[in-house]
Amino acid sequence: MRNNMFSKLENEMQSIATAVEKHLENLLPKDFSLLEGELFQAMRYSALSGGKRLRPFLTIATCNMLGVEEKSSLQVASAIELIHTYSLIHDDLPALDNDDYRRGQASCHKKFNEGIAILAGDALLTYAFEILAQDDTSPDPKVRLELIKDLAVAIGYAGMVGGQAIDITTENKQIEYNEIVRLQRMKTGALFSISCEAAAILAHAPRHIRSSLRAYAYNLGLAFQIVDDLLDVQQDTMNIEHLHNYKKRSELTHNKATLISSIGIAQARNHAEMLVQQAMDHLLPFGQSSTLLKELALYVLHRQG
Ligand code: GRG
Repeated sequence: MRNNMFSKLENEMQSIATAVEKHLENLLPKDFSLLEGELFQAMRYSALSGGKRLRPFLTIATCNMLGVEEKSSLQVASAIELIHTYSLIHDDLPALDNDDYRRGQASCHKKFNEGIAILAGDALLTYAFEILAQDDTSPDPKVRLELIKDLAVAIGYAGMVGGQAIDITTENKQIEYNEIVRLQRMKTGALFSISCEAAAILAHAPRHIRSSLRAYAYNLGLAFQIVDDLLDVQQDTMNIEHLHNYKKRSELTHNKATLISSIGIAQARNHAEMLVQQAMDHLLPFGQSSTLLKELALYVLHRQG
């Protein structure tokens, strides 16, 4: 039933993931004979290691909805995926989550070493902005500048990095529900949001279009995070001992604040359902053209991994 329900979406996700993988393959440096070759290997190892490619999907599906040309959407989707990859590499480091596995393989610092992993993350982050600045991203320099600025805001102190800082400074502490929502919006929601809003920037869309997309993506991001936490609990209660070949799910063992620890499993599930409904409501102005984004919202709610 579930397979039938999402088969069209999953095909589309697969084809976008393949296109992004190919674009990243071309963009990432590969002259391993250079003295800095190990850095290139680490960048490619982490960026070309699969993953759901959800954020690129958001960018490309939204670009398609708004009629942005493929060359631009691939550039932006790839830049965003490089930023996501950097955040995963750094998050896995011993100083943060200390995870040995990521996407079914050794995490970057385990495969290489901590120094190379830090540098690979740094290089992917900076390269993402270089890609946005390239002519292929948009012929309009104002559009490129807006993309660079808004992405920087989304992932910096007021967004992803800020959210991560709240996460580590509140470890083992009780924080209020509203603060947890704020943390999740910054840590996960901001990158989801710019993944959609970037399409509006490329399309020169009016402000109200951008606002609807932002509201969709924030609701989706929060639902995504709740479902992620629910999956953690599921895995925890199943007490699976052989997680080694899978992404290590460690939020609970690190005693981090989640919406589940604040409102419980049943309410968290209800909350995720409500958020997904709200996300879909924000797509109403786009009518039929937003079918894939709507399906993605339902997919996020029902995903098993
Ligand atoms: C700036 C170091 C640093 C971290 C920023 C995004 C982030 C904060 C940390 C990554 C770790 C984490 C558990 C984040 C919560 C959001 C989340 C579930 C990320 C994993 O995203 P998926 O499931 O991963 O889309 P794939 O592997 O499919 O790309």
